[in-house]
Amino acid sequence: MATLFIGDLHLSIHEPAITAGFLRFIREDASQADALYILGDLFDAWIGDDDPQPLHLVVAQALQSLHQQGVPCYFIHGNRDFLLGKAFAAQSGITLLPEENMIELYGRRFLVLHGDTLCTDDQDYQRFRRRVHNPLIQRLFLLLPLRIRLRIAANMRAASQRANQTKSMQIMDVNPQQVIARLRHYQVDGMIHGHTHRPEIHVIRAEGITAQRAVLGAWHHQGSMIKVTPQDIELISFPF
Ligand code: LP5
Ligand code: MN
Repeated sequence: MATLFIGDLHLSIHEPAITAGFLRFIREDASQADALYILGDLFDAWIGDDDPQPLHLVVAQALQSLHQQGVPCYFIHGNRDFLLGKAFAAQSGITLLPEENMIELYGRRFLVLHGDTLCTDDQDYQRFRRRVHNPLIQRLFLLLPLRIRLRIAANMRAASQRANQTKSMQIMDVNPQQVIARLRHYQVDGMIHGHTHRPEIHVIRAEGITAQRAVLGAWHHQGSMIKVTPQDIELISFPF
């Protein structure tokens, strides 16, 4: 009995080794699990379900085969693929979840989320996030021709990389008060998230709360997953 969590793979045609590692992970690891949760940033950038990239079809087919084997797969949007929509979900047999979810696994309660909403010290990012999550702005963006959307996404990625060079490590990490507020709100035993690319299982003891915060690693040179079993919560890295 095990439930698996992954995120921050940033799949793209430029990183075929990561895609190969993901396909192997789905075939060999996820197929044995009770369920798979993808906690966002599966893709490097998502500009609409109508993008005819062959990579998307390969990923959809792998997820669909997991679905056919009876393993449910849940998806929470990241800050790179928040536009992934119902058409791709239907094609791949995944269930789209809201940005914060309380789930119960083997008698323990966990909050699962991408993790960007915990980074409240990064006010520039939070302002950017509010804008691109505006449904009207999203609808207008999706009406643009694909090549214009591609260009905007590339500009955003470049602007983001520039901005990140000037931000401190602390600003780009989770805000401890925000973590405690979300743990308290959901009354959970732990939270599982990604986004910060700082894999670790933290133990939080504060203000009458004892909880774990499990953080996924990004898939750069190796894979990363969190495995929850009835006994344990483990952070595992593995070669592609
Ligand atoms: O992604 P990462 O890890 O590099 O950095 C994130 C934050 N950055 C982002 C931006 C994304 O990388 C861009 C993704 C594009 C997705 C597809 C396009 C869909 C468009 C839909 C429009 C409706 O999320 C970064 C955080 C970092 O995590 C750590 O938490 O710091 O935040 C920023 O860099 C935001 C900047 O501080 C401010 C905004 C810069 C973007 C300006 C936009 C320019 C647009 C040009 C358009 C012509
Ligand atoms: Mn992210």
